Amino acid sequence: MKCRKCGAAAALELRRHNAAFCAPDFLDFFRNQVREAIRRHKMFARGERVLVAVSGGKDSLALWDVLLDEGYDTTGLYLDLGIFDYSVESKAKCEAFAARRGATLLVSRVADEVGAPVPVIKQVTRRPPCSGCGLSKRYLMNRVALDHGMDVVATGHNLDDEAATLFGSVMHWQTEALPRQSPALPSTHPKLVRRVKPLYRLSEREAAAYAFLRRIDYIVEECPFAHGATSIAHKEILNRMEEASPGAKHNFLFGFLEKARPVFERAAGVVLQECARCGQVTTGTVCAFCKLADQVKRAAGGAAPER
Ligand code: Q46
Ligand code: ZN
Repeated sequence: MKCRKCGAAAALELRRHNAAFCAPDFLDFFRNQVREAIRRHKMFARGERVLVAVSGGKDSLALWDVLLDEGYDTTGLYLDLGIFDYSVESKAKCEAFAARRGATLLVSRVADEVGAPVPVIKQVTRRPPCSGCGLSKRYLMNRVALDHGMDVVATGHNLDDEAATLFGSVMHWQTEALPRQSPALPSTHPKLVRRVKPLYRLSEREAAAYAFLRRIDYIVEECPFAHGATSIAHKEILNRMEEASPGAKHNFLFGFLEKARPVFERAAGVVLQECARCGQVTTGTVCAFCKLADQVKRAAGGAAPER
């Protein structure tokens, strides 16, 4: 197998692109896909401040690596979820990466902000851990970005993540989630920071190859709560489809973005207002994060905190 660009021995075959690349040309391909995502969705411009949410995994660290090399003004954000050794190790990976690249890393602890770490939130709410965790992550990313004057939050979601989320939303016909399924979510309120996913054109395998070739030291283990999550089952189904028909995931996601999403977007008319307690955006009177923090405080026997 030969590299599509230079004809040298290929290091990686990309069946959905019907191509193979040597290591340097694969890195070029990867960076070009990120550039194309940023350009096509006007994700951010030079001079804007980008908060990169990093988990210590391959995707978010690969994203930060590309954006640093491209000369963007980036700051990392690690959200410490308090999930046993997984959080200890993933935080260490982010700190080591930031130190190696001379970049700034902010750390915010869910235990400080909600009143308890994710495993305790899971017990208190008696809901799947990813529910309280996801809610806290989205809330804290936005609040930290606002507090630090960031223009945009970038996350490491890749093609596989996005296709699996879309698959889950379609399986349950969560029509309110479909307009939000986008590589770039604009700010629709002064207190809502723009959110972008510059890796949405790249697969999980491609992000792993990039991280490997760039010698990025990332946490290989998944979050212990990821096992059994429905998103994993959806990924497995999509992987089987991809195996049988290379490009299936790409067609599923990109077809939705081009043809179906605009229809759902027109139909959605969500009005955002400020939470009466913390001032962050919500569709109700008190936001879901403040309600979660109340629930945790009540379970601990304390009074609900003033926010
Ligand atoms: S960290 Fe949190 Fe994920 Fe773990 S508890 Fe679920 S949402 S799986 S990306
Ligand atoms: Zn609130």
